[in-house]
Amino acid sequence: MPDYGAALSLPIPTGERLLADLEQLATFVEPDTPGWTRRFPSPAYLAGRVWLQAAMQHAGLTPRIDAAGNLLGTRRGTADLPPILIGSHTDTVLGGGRYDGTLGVLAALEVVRCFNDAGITLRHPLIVADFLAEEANAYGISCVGSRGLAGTFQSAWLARTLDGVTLERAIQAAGGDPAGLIGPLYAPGALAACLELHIEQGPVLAQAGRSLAAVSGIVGIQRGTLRLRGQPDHAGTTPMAMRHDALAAAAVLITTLEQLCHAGPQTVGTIGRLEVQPNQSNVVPGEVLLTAEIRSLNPAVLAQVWQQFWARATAATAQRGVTLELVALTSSPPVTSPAWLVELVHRVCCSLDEGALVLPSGAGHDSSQLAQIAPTAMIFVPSAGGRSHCPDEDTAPHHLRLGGAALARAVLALDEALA
Ligand code: HGY
Ligand code: MN
Ligand code: MN
Repeated sequence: MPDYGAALSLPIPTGERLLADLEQLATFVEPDTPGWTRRFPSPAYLAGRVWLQAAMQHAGLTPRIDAAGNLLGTRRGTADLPPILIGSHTDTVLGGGRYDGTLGVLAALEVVRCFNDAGITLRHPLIVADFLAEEANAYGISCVGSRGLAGTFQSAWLARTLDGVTLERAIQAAGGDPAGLIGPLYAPGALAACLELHIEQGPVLAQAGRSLAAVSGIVGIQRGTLRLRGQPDHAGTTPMAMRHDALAAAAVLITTLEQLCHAGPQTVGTIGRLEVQPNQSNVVPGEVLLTAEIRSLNPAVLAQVWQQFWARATAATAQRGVTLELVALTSSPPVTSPAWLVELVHRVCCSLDEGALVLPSGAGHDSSQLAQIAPTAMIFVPSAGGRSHCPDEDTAPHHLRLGGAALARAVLALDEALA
């Protein structure tokens, strides 16, 4: 087994450039939105990526945008080997925080600068990636870029429209070429390994008082958009027994999913998005479009809970004379990182925090897609109070810095370990 001597003694960077970059990227936000909102395909998001592309160039990387719209900056290696890829995403949810995704991208950039400063060359080429549109967006698709890269993107999704703009057009506006999305952009084996540094977004590290974790696996996510069609009627004159209230039926679906996931082992479920028609206080709701998602590390549980939810939703809507239709479904299977890679990452984490944990991710990540084509693992740093997907999301500077150091050491260890 390699001893990773050079990797494990790499100095911890001051973190000042990383903190400054995080602050700089946080200035690119959509106007009149809460927190640090930078969603695909907003102008603020695209402007942030223009800034990032310049920062990549400044760090000596050669940036390009691939067919899926991913911004990839390459550093050359000294041998003819497949690249190691490190990165994450710079889009946010509505009302998101400053670190979800951005830390993984900007720390990857800082790793390159630290290697440059220290005169470190790698045998493998190193790619810093900003994956396009990781968060579930108004098109109803998450991980647009990483799915495209890994070949799990469905071309039928390109026709989806938001405010008259198709997803195809939106990817083009981000510099991508959706016509090229036929099969993976890197065939299995064409990337040596992928690493993603991310905030944990949950409470485990903070509660344990630890600074780092190697991530053993990532939950699978089953996400569906459901259309409930009832009948819009006068809210004063329509007797209760004559109503076909689509929102009342949706309310049953919401509590049903909550009950199923409370009862089921290792499962969480959320209905976080509703569109109500006509959305008028004195009209019985005629139509609801809702998005439901279920997450679990266990694929059998995921399939079973979704099936139970669908059966109970069908019965509850039928009882109210409301029709139920599945409009769209995305399914990301749970991912288990290769044991050797988790061990390598854990060893690196322990060199910086001797009690570093190994834990699974309840959040979805680009790494779930990358794992389909390359050995992939993640590193977590704590989220204060376990909070994320909200403006209060916070990670102490000390932890951001250790996360960057862990990523750098893991890259060096991988460069040594991989043939
Ligand atoms: O939805 C998620 O888990 C993520 O943070 N993209
Ligand atoms: Mn997120
Ligand atoms: Mn994220």
